[in-house]
Amino acid sequence: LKQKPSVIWLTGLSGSGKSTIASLLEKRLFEANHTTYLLDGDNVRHGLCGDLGFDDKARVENIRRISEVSKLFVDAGQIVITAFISPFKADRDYCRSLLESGEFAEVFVDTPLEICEQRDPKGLYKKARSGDIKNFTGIDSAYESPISPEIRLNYIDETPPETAERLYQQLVEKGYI
Ligand code: GGZ
Repeated sequence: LKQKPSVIWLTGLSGSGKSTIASLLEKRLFEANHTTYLLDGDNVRHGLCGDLGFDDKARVENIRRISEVSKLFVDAGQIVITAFISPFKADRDYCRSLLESGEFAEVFVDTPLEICEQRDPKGLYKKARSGDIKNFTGIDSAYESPISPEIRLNYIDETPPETAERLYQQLVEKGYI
């Protein structure tokens, strides 16, 4: 098996499209004969991070654990794709610091808040606006936008498969894949 292990770190608001793009990217990498591991809320927040909520301290710990696990998977030779809001720059930089340069690509899924809120697939923004959910990212909890991400995706008129293909091509061009 010949592949460069790496972490493809997607960051963005709830509803920005991270999970959808991440699973399409995983499929694309699989088609190109890569082996991958996708970390997202579904397989992390119920188990490894099942004890954590959404206040700032819990989010810091969530991302710390995900970073350490990502590093272990890179040691095991995998291409790791992560899809977490990861709102704080320092925590994203922590994961970067665990890896060699060229092993970490920060991908900003830069969908504006207004569009995420219009989509509101799980009705969470509505609940956050009405106060039923506290500490919701973009409403009453901070999101620190990446300043110079390796890749920025802000193609809101594209379909998710088109955006995932664009991401794949950019990762190849920049030498991550
Ligand atoms: C943000 C929340 C919250 C609060 C529950 N704030 O759109 P989703 O539902 O499926 O994805 C969101 C997910 C965020 O978890 P992460 O582990 O990615 O967050 S972080 O990186 O900040 O630790 C959302 C849901 O959990 N969710 N409450 N208060 N998102």
